Amino acid sequence: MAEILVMKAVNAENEAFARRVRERLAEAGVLMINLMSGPGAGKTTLLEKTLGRLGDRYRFAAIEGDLFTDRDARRLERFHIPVIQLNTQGSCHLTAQMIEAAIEKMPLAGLDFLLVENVGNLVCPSSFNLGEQRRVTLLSISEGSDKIAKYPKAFRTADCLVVTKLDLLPATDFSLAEVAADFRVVNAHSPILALSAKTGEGMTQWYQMLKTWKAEEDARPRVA
Ligand SMILES: Nc1nc2c(ncn2[C@@H]2O[C@H](COP(=O)(O)OP(=O)(O)O)[C@@H](O)[C@H]2O)c(=O)[nH]1
Ligand SMILES: [Mg+2]
Repeated sequence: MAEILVMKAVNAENEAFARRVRERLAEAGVLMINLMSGPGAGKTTLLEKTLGRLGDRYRFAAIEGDLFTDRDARRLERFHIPVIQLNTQGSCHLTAQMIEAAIEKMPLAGLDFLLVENVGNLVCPSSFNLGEQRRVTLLSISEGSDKIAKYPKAFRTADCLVVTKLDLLPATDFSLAEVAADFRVVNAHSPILALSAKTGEGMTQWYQMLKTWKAEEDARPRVA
Protein backbone atom coordinates (compact mmCIF):
# COMPACT_ATOMS: atom_id res chain seq x y z
CA MET A 1 0.00 0.00 0.00
CA ALA A 2 2.73 2.47 1.00
CA GLU A 3 4.56 1.72 -2.25
CA ILE A 4 1.52 2.65 -4.28
CA LEU A 5 1.40 6.03 -2.52
CA VAL A 6 5.04 6.63 -3.33
CA MET A 7 4.40 5.92 -7.01
CA LYS A 8 1.47 8.32 -7.02
CA ALA A 9 3.62 11.04 -5.52
CA VAL A 10 6.35 10.51 -8.10
CA ASN A 11 3.85 10.51 -10.92
CA ALA A 12 2.14 13.66 -9.67
CA GLU A 13 5.49 15.42 -9.57
CA ASN A 14 6.30 14.10 -13.02
CA GLU A 15 3.01 15.46 -14.37
CA ALA A 16 3.89 18.96 -13.18
CA PHE A 17 7.24 18.82 -15.00
CA ALA A 18 5.53 17.34 -18.07
CA ARG A 19 3.09 20.26 -18.20
CA ARG A 20 5.98 22.71 -18.10
CA VAL A 21 7.84 20.85 -20.85
CA ARG A 22 4.70 20.78 -23.00
CA GLU A 23 4.23 24.54 -22.55
CA ARG A 24 7.84 25.27 -23.48
CA LEU A 25 7.58 23.13 -26.60
CA ALA A 26 4.27 24.71 -27.62
CA GLU A 27 5.71 28.22 -27.22
CA ALA A 28 8.66 27.29 -29.40
CA GLY A 29 6.57 25.34 -31.95
CA VAL A 30 8.60 22.15 -31.44
CA LEU A 31 7.09 18.69 -31.93
CA MET A 32 8.51 16.25 -29.40
CA ILE A 33 8.20 12.54 -30.09
CA ASN A 34 8.89 9.94 -27.39
CA LEU A 35 10.22 6.69 -28.87
CA MET A 36 9.77 3.62 -26.69
CA SER A 37 10.66 -0.04 -27.21
CA GLY A 38 12.51 -2.95 -25.74
CA PRO A 39 16.32 -2.82 -26.03
CA GLY A 40 17.55 -3.28 -29.58
CA ALA A 41 14.23 -2.86 -31.41
CA GLY A 42 15.84 -0.26 -33.65
CA LYS A 43 15.14 3.16 -32.09
CA THR A 44 18.55 4.69 -32.76
CA THR A 45 18.67 3.20 -36.25
CA LEU A 46 15.27 4.74 -37.03
CA LEU A 47 16.53 8.09 -35.74
CA GLU A 48 19.63 7.83 -37.92
CA LYS A 49 17.58 7.08 -41.03
CA THR A 50 15.12 9.86 -40.24
CA LEU A 51 17.88 12.44 -39.78
CA GLY A 52 19.51 11.25 -43.00
CA ARG A 53 16.28 11.55 -44.95
CA LEU A 54 14.52 14.60 -43.46
CA GLY A 55 17.50 16.51 -42.02
CA ASP A 56 17.64 18.90 -44.99
CA ARG A 57 14.00 19.81 -44.74
CA TYR A 58 13.41 20.08 -40.98
CA ARG A 59 15.50 21.11 -38.01
CA PHE A 60 15.94 18.30 -35.52
CA ALA A 61 17.32 17.84 -32.04
CA ALA A 62 17.54 14.60 -30.10
CA ILE A 63 17.62 13.44 -26.51
CA GLU A 64 19.07 10.00 -25.96
CA GLY A 65 18.08 8.12 -22.82
CA ASP A 66 20.19 5.28 -21.49
CA LEU A 67 21.18 3.82 -18.15
CA PHE A 68 24.86 4.49 -18.81
CA THR A 69 27.10 5.39 -21.80
CA ASP A 70 26.84 8.00 -24.53
CA ARG A 71 26.93 5.46 -27.35
CA ASP A 72 23.63 6.43 -28.96
CA ALA A 73 24.41 10.15 -28.80
CA ARG A 74 27.72 9.44 -30.49
CA ARG A 75 25.92 7.59 -33.28
CA LEU A 76 24.04 10.83 -34.03
CA GLU A 77 27.12 13.10 -33.98
CA ARG A 78 27.61 12.94 -37.73
CA PHE A 79 24.29 14.71 -38.29
CA HIS A 80 25.51 17.86 -36.51
CA ILE A 81 22.26 18.48 -34.64
CA PRO A 82 21.85 19.34 -30.95
CA VAL A 83 21.98 16.01 -29.06
CA ILE A 84 21.86 15.48 -25.32
CA GLN A 85 22.53 12.13 -23.73
CA LEU A 86 20.65 11.52 -20.51
CA ASN A 87 22.06 8.80 -18.29
CA THR A 88 19.58 7.59 -15.73
CA GLN A 89 22.26 5.76 -13.70
CA GLY A 90 20.22 2.58 -13.56
CA SER A 91 16.68 3.96 -13.61
CA CYS A 92 14.60 2.21 -16.26
CA HIS A 93 12.87 5.25 -17.79
CA LEU A 94 13.20 8.95 -18.52
CA THR A 95 11.20 11.48 -16.52
CA ALA A 96 9.80 14.86 -17.50
CA GLN A 97 12.20 16.46 -15.01
CA MET A 98 15.14 15.03 -16.97
CA ILE A 99 13.64 16.34 -20.22
CA GLU A 100 13.16 19.78 -18.72
CA ALA A 101 16.81 19.86 -17.66
CA ALA A 102 17.86 18.78 -21.17
CA ILE A 103 15.76 21.32 -23.06
CA GLU A 104 17.16 24.10 -20.84
CA LYS A 105 20.43 23.41 -22.63
CA MET A 106 18.94 23.28 -26.12
CA PRO A 107 18.28 26.03 -28.62
CA LEU A 108 14.55 25.30 -28.94
CA ALA A 109 13.77 28.32 -31.11
CA GLY A 110 13.71 27.32 -34.75
CA LEU A 111 13.55 23.59 -34.09
CA ASP A 112 10.89 21.51 -35.82
CA PHE A 113 11.32 18.12 -34.13
CA LEU A 114 12.73 16.98 -30.81
CA LEU A 115 13.16 13.20 -30.99
CA VAL A 116 13.51 11.48 -27.64
CA GLU A 117 14.82 7.93 -27.42
CA ASN A 118 13.60 6.51 -24.12
CA VAL A 119 15.47 3.91 -22.10
CA GLY A 120 15.04 0.52 -23.76
CA ASN A 121 12.32 -1.49 -22.08
CA LEU A 122 8.62 -2.05 -22.54
CA VAL A 123 7.52 -1.53 -18.95
CA CYS A 124 8.49 1.62 -17.03
CA PRO A 125 8.78 4.30 -19.76
CA SER A 126 5.08 4.04 -20.63
CA SER A 127 4.03 5.27 -17.17
CA PHE A 128 5.95 8.54 -17.45
CA ASN A 129 4.55 11.36 -19.53
CA LEU A 130 7.54 13.41 -20.70
CA GLY A 131 5.45 16.28 -22.06
CA GLU A 132 5.66 14.85 -25.57
CA GLN A 133 2.95 15.55 -28.15
CA ARG A 134 3.34 12.13 -29.79
CA ARG A 135 4.44 8.75 -28.54
CA VAL A 136 5.71 5.95 -30.78
CA THR A 137 6.21 2.37 -29.63
CA LEU A 138 8.46 0.08 -31.66
CA LEU A 139 8.26 -3.70 -31.74
CA SER A 140 10.84 -5.62 -33.74
CA ILE A 141 10.11 -8.79 -35.65
CA SER A 142 12.78 -10.65 -33.65
CA GLU A 143 10.99 -9.99 -30.33
CA GLY A 144 8.03 -12.21 -31.20
CA SER A 145 4.34 -11.57 -31.82
CA ASP A 146 3.17 -11.97 -28.23
CA LYS A 147 4.65 -8.81 -26.75
CA ILE A 148 1.64 -6.53 -27.09
CA ALA A 149 -0.47 -8.82 -24.93
CA LYS A 150 2.39 -9.13 -22.43
CA TYR A 151 3.27 -5.42 -22.22
CA PRO A 152 -0.03 -3.71 -23.04
CA LYS A 153 0.57 -0.28 -21.52
CA ALA A 154 3.47 0.60 -23.82
CA PHE A 155 1.15 -0.05 -26.75
CA ARG A 156 -2.09 1.33 -25.30
CA THR A 157 -0.55 4.77 -24.90
CA ALA A 158 1.14 4.83 -28.34
CA ASP A 159 0.12 7.25 -31.09
CA CYS A 160 1.68 4.83 -33.56
CA LEU A 161 2.94 1.25 -33.51
CA VAL A 162 6.05 0.75 -35.61
CA VAL A 163 6.91 -2.87 -36.35
CA THR A 164 10.61 -2.83 -37.17
CA LYS A 165 13.10 -5.14 -38.91
CA LEU A 166 10.54 -6.26 -41.48
CA ASP A 167 13.41 -7.78 -43.48
CA LEU A 168 13.66 -10.47 -40.77
CA LEU A 169 10.09 -11.67 -41.29
CA PRO A 170 10.98 -14.72 -43.42
CA ALA A 171 13.44 -15.92 -40.78
CA THR A 172 10.86 -15.99 -37.96
CA ASP A 173 7.35 -17.13 -37.08
CA PHE A 174 6.32 -13.53 -36.36
CA SER A 175 2.72 -12.85 -37.38
CA LEU A 176 1.86 -9.32 -38.46
CA ALA A 177 -1.83 -10.25 -38.38
CA GLU A 178 -1.60 -11.44 -34.76
CA VAL A 179 0.24 -8.29 -33.72
CA ALA A 180 -2.26 -6.05 -35.50
CA ALA A 181 -5.16 -7.87 -33.79
CA ASP A 182 -3.51 -7.63 -30.35
CA PHE A 183 -2.77 -3.95 -30.91
CA ARG A 184 -6.42 -3.23 -31.73
CA VAL A 185 -7.48 -4.81 -28.44
CA VAL A 186 -5.51 -2.20 -26.48
CA ASN A 187 -5.44 0.67 -28.96
CA ALA A 188 -8.46 1.34 -31.17
CA HIS A 189 -7.19 4.08 -33.46
CA SER A 190 -3.43 4.58 -33.70
CA PRO A 191 -1.84 3.64 -37.02
CA ILE A 192 0.36 0.60 -37.48
CA LEU A 193 3.46 0.87 -39.67
CA ALA A 194 5.74 -2.00 -40.61
CA LEU A 195 9.16 -1.12 -41.93
CA SER A 196 12.77 -2.10 -42.36
CA ALA A 197 15.41 0.53 -41.73
CA LYS A 198 17.82 -1.88 -43.37
CA THR A 199 16.10 -2.32 -46.74
CA GLY A 200 14.05 0.90 -46.68
CA GLU A 201 10.75 -0.98 -47.07
CA GLY A 202 7.91 0.94 -45.42
CA MET A 203 10.10 3.93 -44.52
CA THR A 204 8.17 6.34 -46.77
CA GLN A 205 5.05 5.91 -44.63
CA TRP A 206 7.08 6.71 -41.52
CA TYR A 207 8.47 9.92 -43.03
CA GLN A 208 4.99 10.86 -44.23
CA MET A 209 3.55 10.37 -40.77
CA LEU A 210 6.19 12.66 -39.23
CA LYS A 211 5.38 15.35 -41.80
CA THR A 212 1.64 14.99 -41.11
CA TRP A 213 2.14 15.21 -37.35
CA LYS A 214 4.28 18.31 -37.76
CA ALA A 215 1.67 19.94 -39.98
CA GLU A 216 -1.04 19.09 -37.43
CA GLU A 217 0.97 20.66 -34.61
CA ASP A 218 1.69 23.76 -36.67
CA ALA A 219 -2.02 24.15 -37.39
CA ARG A 220 -2.95 23.91 -33.70
CA PRO A 221 -3.92 27.31 -32.30
CA ARG A 222 -1.27 28.64 -29.91
CA VAL A 223 -2.43 29.63 -26.44
CA ALA A 224 -1.45 33.26 -25.83
N1 LIG B 1 17.88 -6.63 -39.83
C1 LIG B 1 17.65 -5.42 -39.33
N2 LIG B 1 18.37 -5.00 -38.28
C2 LIG B 1 18.09 -3.78 -37.79
C3 LIG B 1 17.10 -2.93 -38.33
N3 LIG B 1 17.05 -1.80 -37.59
C4 LIG B 1 18.00 -1.93 -36.64
N4 LIG B 1 18.64 -3.10 -36.76
C5 LIG B 1 19.74 -3.62 -35.94
O1 LIG B 1 19.26 -3.90 -34.63
C6 LIG B 1 20.28 -3.62 -33.66
C7 LIG B 1 19.75 -2.68 -32.60
O2 LIG B 1 19.42 -1.45 -33.23
P1 LIG B 1 19.39 -0.07 -32.43
O3 LIG B 1 18.95 0.97 -33.39
O4 LIG B 1 20.68 0.14 -31.71
O5 LIG B 1 18.23 -0.39 -31.37
P2 LIG B 1 17.80 0.44 -30.05
O6 LIG B 1 18.45 -0.25 -28.90
O7 LIG B 1 16.29 0.31 -30.01
O8 LIG B 1 18.25 1.84 -30.23
C8 LIG B 1 21.46 -3.05 -34.44
O9 LIG B 1 22.39 -4.08 -34.67
C9 LIG B 1 20.83 -2.58 -35.74
O10 LIG B 1 21.72 -2.59 -36.83
C10 LIG B 1 16.37 -3.41 -39.45
O11 LIG B 1 15.46 -2.75 -40.00
N5 LIG B 1 16.67 -4.66 -39.90
MG1 LIG C 1 19.41 3.05 -28.97
